[in-house]
Amino acid sequence: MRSYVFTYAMLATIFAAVSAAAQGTGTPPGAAPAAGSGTQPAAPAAPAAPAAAQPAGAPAAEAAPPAESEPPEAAPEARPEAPPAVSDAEARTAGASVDLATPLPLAVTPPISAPEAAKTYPSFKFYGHARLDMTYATQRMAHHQLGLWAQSPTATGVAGPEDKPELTIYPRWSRLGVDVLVAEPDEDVKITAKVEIDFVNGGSESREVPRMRHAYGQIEFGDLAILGGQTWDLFAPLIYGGMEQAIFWYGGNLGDRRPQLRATLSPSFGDARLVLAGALAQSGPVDMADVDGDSVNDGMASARPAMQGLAELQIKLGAGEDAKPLRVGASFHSGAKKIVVDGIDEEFPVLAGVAHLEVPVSIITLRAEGFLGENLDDLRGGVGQGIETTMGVDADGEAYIVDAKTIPAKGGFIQLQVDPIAWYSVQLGAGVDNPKGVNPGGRGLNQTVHFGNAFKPYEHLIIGAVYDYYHTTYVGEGWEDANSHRLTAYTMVPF
Ligand SMILES: [Ca+2]
Ligand SMILES: [Ca+2]
Repeated sequence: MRSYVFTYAMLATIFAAVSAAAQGTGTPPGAAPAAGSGTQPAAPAAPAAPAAAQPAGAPAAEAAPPAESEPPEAAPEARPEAPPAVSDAEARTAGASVDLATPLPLAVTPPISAPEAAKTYPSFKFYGHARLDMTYATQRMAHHQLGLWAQSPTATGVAGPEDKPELTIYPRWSRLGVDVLVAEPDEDVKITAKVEIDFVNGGSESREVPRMRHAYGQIEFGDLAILGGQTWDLFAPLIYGGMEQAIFWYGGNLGDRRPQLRATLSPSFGDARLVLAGALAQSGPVDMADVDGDSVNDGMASARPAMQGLAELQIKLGAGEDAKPLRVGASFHSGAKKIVVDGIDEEFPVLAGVAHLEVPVSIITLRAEGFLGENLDDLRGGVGQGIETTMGVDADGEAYIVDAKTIPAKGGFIQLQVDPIAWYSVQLGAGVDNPKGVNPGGRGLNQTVHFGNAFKPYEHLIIGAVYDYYHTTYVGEGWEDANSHRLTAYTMVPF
């Protein structure tokens, strides 16, 4: 009985609070909309570094909501014939942002948009979108929904070298998230949290499994922010693609999401802001590589965190609160994988250096990102190849690893986004990922071209038509190169 009374009392309290909030008790009713009401406004510098260019609304500070899209995880290290397992695969999607005018997604920390309204803590802001994608490809891809790279006709497993088309219709990029303003214990201190999921994660094509995209807590002290959880990599912060599904991992765009502890300092100087950030992150959460087959993730076996760092300068080019800044910066990732098998007991470095630039001028936004590194499959580079092994056969006929070495790779992308009118946005882009020293049957080059159109006939409806082209070359005699033309149409209802 007591528990009933207690429950009733709680409900009554909650009801009273909701009613009060609805009526604006205590807070000026209208206040809400205002982007950052009193306290929050500022939130200026959002920790996450780069955030820059994003969406409008929020005061520059936070990173914009990523309209990202992203892909899956699976990072198949495997040879050509091995497309990423469906389960891993995820894809990324794009999506998120609702406003066509919103610039593409940036990989940076997804913004925790300041919940409106007033001083109720915690304060929740739910968001997301329901989406359907239909994709037809003239040649089979490494992953049906993520794309990634085109499979060699030689390796599709079906007799004959001719191309094999495929079609997939799926809702996996539907997304649900919540931003929480947890507390503002002091004038310059803010505690927030974010959790976001989608369904790019295995299961059948009618029983899709949820996937965690972002889950982190953050505390801001003025220009300093500390973040703990999973979100976008700190390095390689720009995203190639946009609201379309593919973000061209392994095709020129480095950077995924991973667990991390991050500190960001972002002081402002007039129209400029300097963003300096560092993070300790998990090695191997994306490719889940286990080259030595000891059932232990090779990144975890390195027994040390990967380090990431970013330095970015943001300069506001236009007037107005919503003006997107020019962003120019450099970033790195340094981690390792440990392989212990047969005669090998060695730690292999995972290294990447990246430069990025984003220039918003009027209705046009130019963005470019270039990288150089080695052992990049966990970072979405090297066309999914990080460590190359040389195999031998012992006296008993058993295969074993004779030698292993990291695969160096370089690449990048350039993209132009044009938002001529409120209801239409177009994107043009090209990317390349070029690993070296791959064994026969491996992918030697992956080139991508992207042409995306997004229409917004109504406030809460986006219709997209996308054309992507993949040219993937294969190393070695007898391995035919692959070309795939992918056509995608999608509908998205953001909320
Ligand atoms: Ca990137
Ligand atoms: Ca292992």
